[in-house]
Amino acid sequence: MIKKIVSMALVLSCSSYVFGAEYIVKLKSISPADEKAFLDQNGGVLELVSREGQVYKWSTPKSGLNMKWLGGKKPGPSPVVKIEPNRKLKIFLSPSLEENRARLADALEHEEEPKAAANPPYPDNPEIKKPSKQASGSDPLFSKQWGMSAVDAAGAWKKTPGGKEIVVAVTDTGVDYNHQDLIANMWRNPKEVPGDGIDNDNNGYVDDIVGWDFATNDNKPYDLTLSLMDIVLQGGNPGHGTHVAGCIGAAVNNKLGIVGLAPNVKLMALRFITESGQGGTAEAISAIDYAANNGANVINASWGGESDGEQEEDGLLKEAIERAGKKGVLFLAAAGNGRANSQGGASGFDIDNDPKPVYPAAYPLENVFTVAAIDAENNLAAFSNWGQKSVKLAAPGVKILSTVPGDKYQDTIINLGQIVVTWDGTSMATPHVAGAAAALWSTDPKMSSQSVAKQLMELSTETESVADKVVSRGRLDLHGLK
Ligand SMILES: [Ca+2]
Ligand SMILES: [Ca+2]
Ligand SMILES: [Ca+2]
Repeated sequence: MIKKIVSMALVLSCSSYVFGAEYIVKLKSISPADEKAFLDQNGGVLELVSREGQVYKWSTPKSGLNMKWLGGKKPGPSPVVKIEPNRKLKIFLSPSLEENRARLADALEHEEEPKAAANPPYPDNPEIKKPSKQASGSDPLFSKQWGMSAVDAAGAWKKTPGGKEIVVAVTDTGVDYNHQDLIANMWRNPKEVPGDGIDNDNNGYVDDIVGWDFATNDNKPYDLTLSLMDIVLQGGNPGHGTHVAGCIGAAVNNKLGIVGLAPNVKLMALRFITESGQGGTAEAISAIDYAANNGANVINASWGGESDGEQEEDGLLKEAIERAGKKGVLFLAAAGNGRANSQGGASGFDIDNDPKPVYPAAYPLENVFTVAAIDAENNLAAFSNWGQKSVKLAAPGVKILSTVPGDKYQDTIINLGQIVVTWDGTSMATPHVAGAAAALWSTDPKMSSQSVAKQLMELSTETESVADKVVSRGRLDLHGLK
């Protein structure tokens, strides 16, 4: 376990003591001397977040932060390089859920009991099953996946090994790793022996078989969902990570459900967002480091936060993505669902990412590839953020059919007759591109991430609705693949 408590203040946190605030802090070095210097000056508790990045999470009973650090005027002997709040990052939930929150809550209150209870949450952290031999035969729901035909996935699979030898890390709310259409394609840590309580591969994580849960610090990154009412009232998780995973890599020709864009890929499940739909930047950094250190080629990030000042533009999340880039990882980021805001939604993001950036989507890093959403008619989705400089292309992101926990499939989250909430979002568009990247990459696993990104751009089809909205002037398409 990478999280090392380096202060006796742990004793306090185990009693009734409640800490005031969480920050992430980069020290000059990972050393007992710098840790001690920091704790002597500031108190609280330090937990290691990133060894490579020299980053800790600092929990402190102090409610205010020493502004001298934020202003860059560090006191002389301080071991601090950078410090920032442990900001919340959110999944980009379906905008129609945000827009209809009040109406939905009202309608659900008057629902008959059985219908409202039709979407129960599943128990957390089921045992990780081994994949068993699957049937062979066509996937019955494939014809309903409009996004797959729009990008000519079936044509592409004749020319690529479909993501074979490529690992995509799903940094999200977790994944139902036992889902019948995902289980065969879950990444299995090759050097870890399941259930022996030993960190066999010495990567800092004990019994990490399919990934890690950075939100609750365990080896079962299960996609814990909320009840329908809680999803409506609190904006929690309806199975976001599992839906994302299915778009990327649901199994092909197993006579079950759907197909992902890279149906032979390996899916690494890295949970850092809880069932509430939010996670901390510190946990995101740990997840990104894990992906980069354990063989992921692609990271899917269907989440983000809006800027709250200069700090974020040069912050520790950006450094983590840059580190992953140096290890050859391509980082797929959702542009954000900002237009919901102008219609009364709660996302709080703007439409155009260029003047009002959403992070990590807007980081100007070579390995960040940002995605907007289009619908089945090639229109830019009504909610989708865009950016002529910062968003690379558009991909299918409206009414997307994919896997959800409990061996289920959904293109619709809630259907109450007069109010229908479909699976929409740049959250859904992004995994289409992550899957396409994996499919392309598997034609030559030695290819660089830059060359995968370049091919995605070159293959895209010019599309009127996004011609002046995204860098490629078009949408994802694998039709031209040779
Ligand atoms: Ca391990
Ligand atoms: Ca868990
Ligand atoms: Ca299938």
